[in-house]
Amino acid sequence: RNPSFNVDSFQAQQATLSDFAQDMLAGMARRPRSIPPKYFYDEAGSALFDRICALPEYYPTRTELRILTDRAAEIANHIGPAAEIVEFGAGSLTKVRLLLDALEAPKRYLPIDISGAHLESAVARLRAEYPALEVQPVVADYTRRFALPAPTVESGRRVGFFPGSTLGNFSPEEALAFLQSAARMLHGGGLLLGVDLIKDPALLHEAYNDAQGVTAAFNANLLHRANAELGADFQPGNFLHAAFYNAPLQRIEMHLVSKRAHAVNLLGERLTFAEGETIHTENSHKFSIDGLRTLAVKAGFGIGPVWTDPERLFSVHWLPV
Ligand code: AVI
Repeated sequence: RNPSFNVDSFQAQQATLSDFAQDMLAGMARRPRSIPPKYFYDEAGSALFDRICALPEYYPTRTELRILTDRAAEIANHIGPAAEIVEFGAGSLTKVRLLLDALEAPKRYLPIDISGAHLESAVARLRAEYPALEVQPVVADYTRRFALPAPTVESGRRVGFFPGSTLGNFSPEEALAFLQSAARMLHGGGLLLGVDLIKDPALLHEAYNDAQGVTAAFNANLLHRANAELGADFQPGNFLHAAFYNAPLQRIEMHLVSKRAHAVNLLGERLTFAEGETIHTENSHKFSIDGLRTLAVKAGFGIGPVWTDPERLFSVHWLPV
């Protein structure tokens, strides 16, 4: 009998588990239970997120679009000539159009997104509208190490675009690590970064508890995804959507709260949920302008101008590097 046989075969089986499977198993074993928010974005989740962006209560998208529209010329002026734009978490490629229109002859656009099918269809539409632009989609999880396509003869200055306050979905440590690696990647150019600002908690509460329940459906999509991809037997009706502002930590927290004591099967594990037990599904940090700038400088960026709306709900920063 080879004593190492079982160990080897166990490892071989582990290696075949998807990232989602591994992170679900690890997250369900933690207390409190949690799962990184990037797993919201399968095709259904990305479509639900697009619906969130159009909700009357969800002010970040339209406010950032307003800032980008109103200040496009000024922003482009500060960015200067950019041959290549790299967008992190590109989604439906709506906001970048404003930038592409305002910048001086951008040559290449590299949209990075975790949701491959969603990205492909958005890229097809963009290519039709911008025939002179080289568009190279990169399907990758930018919270991990990833490689960008090599520079071409033409691709000169590289400028990053990270709108939507997605930086706020990282922990403070992850945000710093992300900005540090972005600073290395964008050296000689800079980053145009959109982040949501600290504000009246009542407004924040409404934005994450919309009347139509789209945010609740987005939250619950995680359970549907686990059922579809991992063969789990979550009953979404057993969980409530909870989203609230954690003032000391300056963040919205989203949770799925178990309505009753029950059990769920996941990849051979039996998960027991007590009544009121939660799965922490997302943090959405809110920033002050000074706080964001301090973080950016720590990561290696310089400080450029910041643009906000009249109510100071949202901010767009130019960070040269
Ligand atoms: C993508 N991200 C910046 C959104 C946010 O506001 O944190 C995700 C979201 N979660 C609930 N509503 C929207």
